[in-house]
Amino acid sequence: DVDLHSQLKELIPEQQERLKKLKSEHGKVQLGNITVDMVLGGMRGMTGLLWETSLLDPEEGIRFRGLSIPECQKVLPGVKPGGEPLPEGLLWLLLTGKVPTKEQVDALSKELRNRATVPDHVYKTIDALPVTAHPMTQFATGVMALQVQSEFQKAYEKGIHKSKYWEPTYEDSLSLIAQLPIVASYVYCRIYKNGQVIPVHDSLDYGGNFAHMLGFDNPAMLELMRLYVTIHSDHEGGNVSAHTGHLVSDFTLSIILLQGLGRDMLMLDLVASALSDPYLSFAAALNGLAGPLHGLANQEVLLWIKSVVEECGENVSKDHLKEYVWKTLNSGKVVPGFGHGVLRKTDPRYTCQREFAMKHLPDDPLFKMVSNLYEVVPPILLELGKVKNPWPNVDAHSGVLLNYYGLTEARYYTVLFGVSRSIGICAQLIWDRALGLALERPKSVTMEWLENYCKKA
Ligand code: AMX
Repeated sequence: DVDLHSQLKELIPEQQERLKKLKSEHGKVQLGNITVDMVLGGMRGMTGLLWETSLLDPEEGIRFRGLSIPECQKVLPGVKPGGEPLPEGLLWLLLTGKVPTKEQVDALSKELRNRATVPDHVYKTIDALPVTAHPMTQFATGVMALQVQSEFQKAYEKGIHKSKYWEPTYEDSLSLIAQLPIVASYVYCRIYKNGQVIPVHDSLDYGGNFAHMLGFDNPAMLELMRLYVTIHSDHEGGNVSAHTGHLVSDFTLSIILLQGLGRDMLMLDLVASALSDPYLSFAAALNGLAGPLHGLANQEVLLWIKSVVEECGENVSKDHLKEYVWKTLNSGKVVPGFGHGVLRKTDPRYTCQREFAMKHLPDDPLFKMVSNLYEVVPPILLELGKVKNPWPNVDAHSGVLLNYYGLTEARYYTVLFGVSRSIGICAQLIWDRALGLALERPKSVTMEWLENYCKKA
């Protein structure tokens, strides 16, 4: 069967049973102790979320439904055998836990193309912002404007039964994923190409089409985009963007975004605030992704590298690089692209981009600099004594690859990350609704409460 929706329909009852059994048989099993450090340390090390689509191992990195990145590159269909995986194949894998056939992926590519239309008001909403607004602000605003179309919201207003929530969530999710490259490329062309937009290609796959709409038709860039969208999609549930998307009930954020867009939209938004639809949830996720310690780090890395080039030239020596790293640290900044909240080894998302670079751009001077940083930065971060992971993350590498193919506008990079993240966040959101997962509401305490508790403990 090449239809994703019918596959899911079959799978959902099984998984509902599985969750029910887990709850009734093991609901009282303890998973660990919460310490004061964990409460003060942003809940690091605290297991507290269910996230089915992927799992992050601190040493080994991400696995999508049990498959590592090299395994995904091997088993997920590409445009040609041996090519980079197609992101729609990953979406299928995340949603069903099964590796799709090429026919299934082709059908999904086609379905996404069919859903790839964006109403005019979305462009007008983006156009209301100054062209100088950050690309992520323009992108998230476009997503909020898309929300007007939400099927989930319509169904909810009509009184849809709980057990059916996943269906309009699925509808919205697939449409949102399909629409994002259009909104994202509109933002790109508006800011950098005098508004010369390129329409959706009528036969290209998702990643290829996205590159095409950004104005890139070099086959290697299309392959890069497929790989890029695949590896940035999901990183289990606790990172800022995924967690925000999952939390899905913050409407104040949406109000801020909607200021000036009219009362009607604002009212619509408030109605759905208790069980936000995929558009609202994903817009919230994007706002988290736009932070410099999270998704914006890819922009920061390229800007940082360019500042090195400006000051020291392209062929900067390792000693010179070391000095520059120390200068950054001594001015109270982080070295972007290094470190991680969970990972304790080199990010496999970094490694696969490095392999791509060794294959396609081995002599690029900026790639050489990235390689040198791989040697220079970790010992310096270790010397600081407090950094838990001195190794590079996904963002340390993506910019130089994009830059090599002509996508040089670093401020735009997080938008690409955002398009990809929709795949992981929406896949989990569909399961959130199918499994009827509870709204999050962790308990918070004050310093006084902690002091009193510890005195008695
Ligand atoms: N440069 C300088 N200092 C760093 C550092 C880096 N790359 N990574 C960690 N540190 C510092 C922290 O700022 C913290 O200092 P403090 O105690 O003075 O506040 C200390 O080391 C301990 O931090 P940690 O426990 O190792 O990391 P964390 O879980 O608190 O933070 C992260 C993780 C990613 C925010 C951090 O490593 C960082 O700021 N890295 C640079 C930004 C970056 O690359 N972000 C992208 C991450 C991947 C992603 O989400 N896309």
